[in-house]
Amino acid sequence: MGRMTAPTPRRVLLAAPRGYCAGVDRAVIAVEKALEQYGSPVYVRHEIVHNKYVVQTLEKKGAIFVEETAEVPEGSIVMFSAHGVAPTVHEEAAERKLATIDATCPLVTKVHKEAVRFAQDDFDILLIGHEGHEEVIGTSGEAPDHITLVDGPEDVRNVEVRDPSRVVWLSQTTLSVDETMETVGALKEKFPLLISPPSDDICYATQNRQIAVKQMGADADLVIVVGSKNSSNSVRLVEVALGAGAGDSHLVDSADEIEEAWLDGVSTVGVTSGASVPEVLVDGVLAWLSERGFEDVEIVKAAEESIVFSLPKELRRDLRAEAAALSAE
Ligand code: 0CH
Ligand code: SF4
Repeated sequence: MGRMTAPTPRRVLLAAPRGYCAGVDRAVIAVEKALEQYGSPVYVRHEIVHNKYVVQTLEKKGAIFVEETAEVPEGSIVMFSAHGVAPTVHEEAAERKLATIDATCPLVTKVHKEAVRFAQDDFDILLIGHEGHEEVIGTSGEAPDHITLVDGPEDVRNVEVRDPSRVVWLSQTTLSVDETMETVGALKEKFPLLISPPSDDICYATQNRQIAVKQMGADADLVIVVGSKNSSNSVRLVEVALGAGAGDSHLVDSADEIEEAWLDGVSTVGVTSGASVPEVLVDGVLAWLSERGFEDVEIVKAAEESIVFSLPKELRRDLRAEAAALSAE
């Protein structure tokens, strides 16, 4: 017989906002609508969003994911992912006579436009972001001769510019706000005349999810972040949780990846999810916790989100044409 111990109070803190942002919602609906409109297959260059479950679900509906447009048969339909693409990708697609649907998030496009404008004005652009990440590859492609990647504060020492009086920083949309400010601080020490982007490049969704997890961090013995390993914004939520004082934090694709041992001695569990994560996966985590006595769920609300983006224009055009044809019948 084990020693009798008083039951530990068990509760869940559930972050709000969490999960889908407007850009992801739009991109996922765009693939679904394209499949309905044109039939299978619809090719998608790169994971439409960095989430395993989303990709698998769309594959079952007839989407085919590829890494490069060169893999798409000539004359087919290809959609570009929410992370954006370099102009050369549009050119390759045109050469292969592909019909393209661009699901790049409008907030990523905004950063592309900033890059083009500062390059036209002959600035050196210091793009803060993670090397090899799809979004950074796309943004850098807008002005390869003017952009230098800065991958975190440690990388600042390697940065060189042509003219320190004409330098601007831009960033990936899904970075840690705090780490980015640290990088900017180090860059400003090195280049005091460095100018900032005209508006925040780290998007509202990334910022709000980090603020919410920060609010719960200090009260949580464990924070479970739902998201895929290649999802930059989801990985950042684990770092932010730990930075805010959470006892422990893990990234899981779904409830099956949670380990029982993580609950040892734990009384408060924080739960959140990245911008590419469907709510059904969070429901699974909450059900898993509830089966283990974590039934009491308290919402930690950091912000209200109401932004919605309209579907990619190519798709809207074809959906409108179809609606017009149907009404003329
Ligand atoms: O966080 P990252 O950029 O890795 O991408 P995700 O997980 O697909 O989330 C959506 C963001 C897409 C572009 O900003
Ligand atoms: Fe757009 Fe931000 Fe969502 Fe990326 S995380 S798709 S930039 S809203």
